[in-house]
Amino acid sequence: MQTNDFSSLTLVAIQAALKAGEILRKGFGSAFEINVKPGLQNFVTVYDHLSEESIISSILEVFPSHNILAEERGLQEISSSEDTILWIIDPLDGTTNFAHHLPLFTISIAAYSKGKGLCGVIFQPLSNELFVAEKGKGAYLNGVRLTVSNTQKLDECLITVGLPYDAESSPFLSLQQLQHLSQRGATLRNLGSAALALAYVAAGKTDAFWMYNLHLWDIAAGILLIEEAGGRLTQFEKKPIVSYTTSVLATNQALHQPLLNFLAHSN
Ligand code: 2AM
Ligand code: CA
Repeated sequence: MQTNDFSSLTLVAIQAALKAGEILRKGFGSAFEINVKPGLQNFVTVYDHLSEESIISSILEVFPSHNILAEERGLQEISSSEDTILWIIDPLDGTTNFAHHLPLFTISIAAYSKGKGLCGVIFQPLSNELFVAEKGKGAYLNGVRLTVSNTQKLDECLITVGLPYDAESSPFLSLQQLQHLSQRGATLRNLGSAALALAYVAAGKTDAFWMYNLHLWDIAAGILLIEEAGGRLTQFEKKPIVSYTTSVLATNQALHQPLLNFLAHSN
């Protein structure tokens, strides 16, 4: 895929992610203050804010009338027109890893219109993994086309999971599910960045990912990557969505129904 085959939206998302990646790369491992946001174990650093400001300026410089939903700043509605593009930004996904100097974190940027994803970019600055998806044009890792894995059986799977950071307030504790899945023979990992976990399913590096209580900015780009790489992503909880958070199961298609059945019966 040549970069000039992408739309200007995707190109701006890529440029914004690379620029913010430079900021996070420089900040990683340095001494910085860690602040607490409302909720349990909910951290933010100066680099979340610096990355977010950089991404928003990169976008608004080219598209000044677009709307923005970003994790730290919230919703910035510039236009009320129905078909305005909405950019959904997680400037540092995996803040807890970053705050602990663990090198697994990403930037996630997506553009949506009328609830449909147009493009999504996930960038891991330390490994230089740039995941790009554009609606109808496929998903790519550093320019190479992605397809999901071909794993068919649970006992052959590598699955990333989201360990609960809010088990006290969450109605389900997924540890029991982890135990059951592990007893079924699946190998489990927790990466600490939902966006990276989704990108890795799209890339066929892992076979599935599931997690409770994710925000839109954690998954907006990942949804498009999964779809464009031939995977499947759905909610899986029986409970209604609680204000902006949702549960997500992303798979290589083949494992979707078996894992949905498993999640429905393993609590
Ligand atoms: P974040 O780093 O941008 O907060 C694993 O922790 C995943 O859950 C990450 O993608 C993380 O995104 C997300 N997450 C959402 N809310 C969180 C919270 N309160 N504490 C820790 N992780 C959270
Ligand atoms: Ca996040």
